Amino acid sequence: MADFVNLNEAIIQGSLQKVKELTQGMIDNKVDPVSIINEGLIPGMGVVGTRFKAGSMYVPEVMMSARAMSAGIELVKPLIADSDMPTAGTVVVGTIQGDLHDIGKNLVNMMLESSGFKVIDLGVDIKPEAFVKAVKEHKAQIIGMSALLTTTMLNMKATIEALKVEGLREQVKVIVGGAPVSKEFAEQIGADGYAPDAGTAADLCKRLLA
Ligand code: B1M
Repeated sequence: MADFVNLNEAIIQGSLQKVKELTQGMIDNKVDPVSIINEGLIPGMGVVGTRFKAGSMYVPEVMMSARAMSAGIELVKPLIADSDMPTAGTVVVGTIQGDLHDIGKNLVNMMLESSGFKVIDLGVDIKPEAFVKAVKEHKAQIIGMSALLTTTMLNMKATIEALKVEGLREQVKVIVGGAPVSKEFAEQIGADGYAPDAGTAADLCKRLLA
């Protein structure tokens, strides 16, 4: 019987070395690689997301856990055919045009990946046309936009308008977040959802695709 509980705990503790050792041990013992991800790695990160939302874990700890989890995934990945890699959906994420802040966005990416989403990270200062192009190219189900500046947050609306012009608005859900963004603002610009933090963003994406 694989020791998934210990692996969960190592993720929560952000212990990169322990995650690598436990994951490698399971691989050596021929544990099913998809189970290592679904039962060993993802649930640990789920606990991290819940604690982060509740304010009992902080940004540096979340980053350590995410890094430990990525190390585990990297060990398991070569053993899984691409088509068997668990994926909850594809999300294109970026910080909007005119805005260079990316710490929050990167946390959102980590939580999404930890929840099984394939994340296409476009980076910062992303023009509406670039979001549209990425949705087409990657057949994404969700766009996630992050904004930290009140001066440029309206570029989120510009992206939604660009999706409409391209006839893509019905095919893709749009979620928004970032310090100056609110649920009311999200509704005003016609987004499908708002998340105040990275853990909630992952939950929201799961709900939108359920
Ligand atoms: Co900037 N900056 N900054 N800055 N900066 C703020 C945002 C500011 C509030 C500081 C202040 O004046 N008090 C202010 C904005 C004021 C406003 O618009 N109302 C500001 C300013 C003015 C500026 C410059 C204009 C400064 C200047 O040059 N005069 C300039 C702008 C450059 C540009 O973007 N064009 C600038 C530059 C920078 C640095 C480059 C120095 C650096 C960014 C480094 C980087 O990101 N790589 C920086 C930083 C670090 C900050 C502060 C200090 C911290 C931001 C941060 O990373 N927070 C910030 C002040 C503050 O917040 N105390 C400030 C931590 C992060 C984890 O939180 O991003 O909110 P946050 O993400 C959260 C949630 O919001 C949510 O989840 C995350 C965690 O759970 N979330 C999402 C975020 N995105 C989401 C997307 C989602 C869902 C949830 O769905 C897709």
